[in-house]
Amino acid sequence: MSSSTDQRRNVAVRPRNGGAAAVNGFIQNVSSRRPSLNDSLVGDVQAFLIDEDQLHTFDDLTKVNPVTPATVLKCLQARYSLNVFYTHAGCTLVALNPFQPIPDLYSVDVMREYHYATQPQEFKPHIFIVAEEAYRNVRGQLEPVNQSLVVSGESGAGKTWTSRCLMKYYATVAASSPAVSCQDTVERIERRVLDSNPLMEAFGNACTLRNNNSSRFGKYIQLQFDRDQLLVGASVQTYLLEKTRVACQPASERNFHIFYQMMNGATDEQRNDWKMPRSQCFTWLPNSEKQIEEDSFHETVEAMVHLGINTERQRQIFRVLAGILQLGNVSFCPSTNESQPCDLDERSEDFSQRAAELLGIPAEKLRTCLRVRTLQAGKQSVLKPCSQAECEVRRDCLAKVIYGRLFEWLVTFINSCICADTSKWCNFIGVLDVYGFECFQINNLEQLCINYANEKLQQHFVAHYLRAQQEEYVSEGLEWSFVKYQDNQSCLDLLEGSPISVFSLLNEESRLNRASDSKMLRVRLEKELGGNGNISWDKFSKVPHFTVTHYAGKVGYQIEGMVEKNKDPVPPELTGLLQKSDNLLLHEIFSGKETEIPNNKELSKVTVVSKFKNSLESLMKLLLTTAPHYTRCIKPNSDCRPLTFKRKEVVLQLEACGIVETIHISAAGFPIRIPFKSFLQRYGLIAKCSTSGHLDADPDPDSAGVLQPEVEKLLGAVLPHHVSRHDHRSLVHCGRTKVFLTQPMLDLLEDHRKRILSKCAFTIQCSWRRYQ
Ligand code: AD9
Ligand code: MG
Repeated sequence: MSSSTDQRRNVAVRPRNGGAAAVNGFIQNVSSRRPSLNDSLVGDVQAFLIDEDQLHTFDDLTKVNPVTPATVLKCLQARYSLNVFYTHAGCTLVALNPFQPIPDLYSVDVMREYHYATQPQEFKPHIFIVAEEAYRNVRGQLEPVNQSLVVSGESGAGKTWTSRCLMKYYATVAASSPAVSCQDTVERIERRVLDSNPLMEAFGNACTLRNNNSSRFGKYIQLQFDRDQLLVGASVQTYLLEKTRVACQPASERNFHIFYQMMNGATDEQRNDWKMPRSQCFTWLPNSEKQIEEDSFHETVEAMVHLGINTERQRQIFRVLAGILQLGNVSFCPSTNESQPCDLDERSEDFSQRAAELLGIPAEKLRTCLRVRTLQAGKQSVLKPCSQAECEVRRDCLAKVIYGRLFEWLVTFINSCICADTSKWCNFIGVLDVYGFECFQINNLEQLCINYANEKLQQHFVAHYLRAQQEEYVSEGLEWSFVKYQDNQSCLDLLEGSPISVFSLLNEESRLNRASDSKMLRVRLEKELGGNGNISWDKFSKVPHFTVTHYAGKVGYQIEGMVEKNKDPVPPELTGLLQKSDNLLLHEIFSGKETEIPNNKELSKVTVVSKFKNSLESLMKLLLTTAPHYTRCIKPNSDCRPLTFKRKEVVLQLEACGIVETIHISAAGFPIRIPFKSFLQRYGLIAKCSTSGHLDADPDPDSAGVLQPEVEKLLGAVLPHHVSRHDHRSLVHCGRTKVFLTQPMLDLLEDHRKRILSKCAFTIQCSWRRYQ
């Protein structure tokens, strides 16, 4: 493990004040606090036995004994029934979704309690413990270590909610502007960072069958801190917006929230300007009768204002969006003569006229571009009328490319107003919120990408935590019996491996551009990947599909349309038209962008899956440079009903994310590792001041061999003498290059250190007085 990892596990102890008074009862009482040194020793000698009445008191699932899916489930259920939603599982925090607002659970006062606590870990499990730990660690003891908060879970489990809580926490406790009052602590940059959420959610979230506010894009937001650990800015990286939704909404689902917000929230004057009379219905706005909390137009506009999007820019944005809606109402009649373009149906003349006006392009040109393709034959261009189906595809492409680039523009704009100058910040805490695992009745390329992203994250967890922990124990000479865990590498190999994988075949078919691509893809998948245990086929199914066994379950993917979606073609005539738009925003976002169709060689590089794979790989590289903190959100029932716990559904999620293995490894392990040198630098004074220990060597030499005896001596001075050697081992272990510690042992060391320091301070004070 690298030295940066050593730093990651270091726990920077940074007392801010003497602790906080309990507010709203969120500080734990003594009987339910996390185990102390003595508890831990007792716990090791006499195993806890499950006492059903006491299940809810287990704040850390590593203390449940035996650890099985059944006992873990019982414990979580007992806590959930008492409105306790957070539980530690070793290095991971399990967050159960209450599906209803819980008064005061996330208030500013509670944030402060956790922030000012000397030992927040002793408080009730909460997302704020994770937040605070990352905040204290970001500065590190010796050098700054960037942190990542990885929030995972299936769709609707609470990832976005959790990410918002984390951002609010930092915007409050690390606010760079002075607090005005308890309710109004977030100002200026903090306000802007927070405002990026409703804005991005309005454009990137939609109501799906799983979640009324489902994120249709992934995001990694880096919160930037200066030397004083104040929040001075942020930057957002987004991943693969599901833009197909603009033109095609799955049954019973909706389009992106922003369209409904406009419909519901616009004034008559705005409707007039956007050519959206109340009487008009829009094909691309299904299920608009369903009113949800996220339909707040007012909140979106307010966020735009705070972020500095002026009224004229807002008008340009809304006119583009209204133009997209009008475009969705344009339909085509089948052509009777192949050499003639299809006609627009009667009312579509009107719709296309409005769409063209709103998009700032000539209506006649729009109609022509939608219905006639320009083929390049050498230097000559040939015009070819499109079939009805082709016209529809071109219309949808136009809407998707506009919406996709508008979203990109918005993210770039947000970054330009929240990102701090590089000279102003030195560390970051990244919050990762990607779309959760999805399995619908019909799944296509969108779900394949979403589930692939979740596989990547799971792999990061497995590789970083489960595998790395065990490998490190062995390399440091600790006695360790390996805990088996589910490695998802084989599924990732199936999806993205080389030379042959689902993605490589998909890219190949996209490049070959064959008329029967779906059929060919199916044949090739069966032939070339048939031997892989993670993929299967239902021979009797009428619809061509393949089933992938993901870490979180099996998902069947429809093959029809997958190659076309992967190509994501944009007819150059359409982008060329938009470059000349009178709408300044559209003109800006399309000018300078590539309008040529990529050639075949380039195509496999720019397909949807290759772009997505590349962006995820960069994300993984970035995550590996940071210290990760994992939060697993669990959806207690698929109907999103408040305070309803369905055991079967929960246990599947626990199994899928390997919670039981995580607990086993955490329970047996030492979560804190400190290299010898750092250890002696921080705690060396204990041995120096102790009667039973004295350091012979200066902690300067780098050789671990020289430092190890000093560390052993120091530990001997700290550990209670009545505790046996065997029990010492369960608290601390001296490896080959670092010390492995449990939390109670770290607390003990910190206690000693603090006592010595205050004694020194007292002595200095006395001598100072004597001089005065
Ligand atoms: V998706 O992958 O984007 O489809 P998420 O992000 O995991 O999904 P989200 O955070 O949107 O789910 O949570 C779903 C809903 O659960 C929210 O809209 C809230 O209504 C509800 N929720 C989630 N967490 C909490 C909570 N801690 N307290 C109260 C919550 N309600
Ligand atoms: Mg979400």
